[in-house]
Amino acid sequence: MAVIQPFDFAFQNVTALICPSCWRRCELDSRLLLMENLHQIRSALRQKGIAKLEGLVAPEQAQIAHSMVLELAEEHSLYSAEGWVKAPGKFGVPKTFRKALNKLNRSNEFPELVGDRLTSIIEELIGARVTPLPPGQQLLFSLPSHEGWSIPSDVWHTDLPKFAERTTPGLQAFTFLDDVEPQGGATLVVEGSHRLLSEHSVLSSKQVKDHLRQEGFFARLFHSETPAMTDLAETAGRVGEVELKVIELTGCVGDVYLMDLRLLHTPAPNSSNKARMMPTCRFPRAEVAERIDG
Ligand SMILES: O=C(O)CCC(=O)C(=O)O
Repeated sequence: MAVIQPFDFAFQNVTALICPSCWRRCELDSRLLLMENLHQIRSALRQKGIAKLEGLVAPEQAQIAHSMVLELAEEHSLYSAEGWVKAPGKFGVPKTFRKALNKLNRSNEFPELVGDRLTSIIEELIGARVTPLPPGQQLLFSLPSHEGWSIPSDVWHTDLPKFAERTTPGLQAFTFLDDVEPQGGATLVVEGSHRLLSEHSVLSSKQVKDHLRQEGFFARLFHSETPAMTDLAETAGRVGEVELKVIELTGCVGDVYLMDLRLLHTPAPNSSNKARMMPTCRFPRAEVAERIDG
């Protein structure tokens, strides 16, 4: 998976170009440096459908948001000085807490880490106008679980239908309120899967899966009766020319993943001892957003 490290350096040095406080473009120098990074990120997105941009978001805002979530979790008796309570099942989060968390995320006090702020960077990357999909920033949250970690077989999906054209329908951004280690509940994605089924016209997420399960790689991934896979390296395979692998969106506060909206993905168990909190936002191209809306 492409990790764009020079991006970190570049963005710290192009405050003239992308201002970290407002994330707007300013027409000064350093354009070449930025262009170099945009080229690297575009190439990763074209090949793999996913790029990790290390240290893009200032950590202070994530820390404020993290403290607000901890406070709420304390009120709901999910978090205390002893740590986090374990989830009842693989993905269980009490409904009342989920509702309160969504309300907190929508409140004016809660920092926006993805949402509108990434719009200009994403537009620059894909060369088209985008519309953040309602409700804008969402908070992906999972409690630690008693159950062991394995790659789920049943909840793989895409968030949008797959359209006929070969250009990207847009990108989804993910970031972190706290570091997420391997097997700590990070979203899993099939790197490369955005390049499949391009010969078809519109397909729903279910139809995408029905077509894909005819291929060995996906037959194994979606098959609930084979022993659950626990080693991501073992998933590496290909369909025709396209190399595929399941990867886990682990990372640190400040990192951002950008993912092609065609990439197949799934929630995953959290076998760590802390909650996983990943703000996310979907940015379809403006005309794709209109089509979904209509
Ligand atoms: O990591 C998760 O909780 C799942 C994310 C997901 O499925 C989505 O954003 O559509």
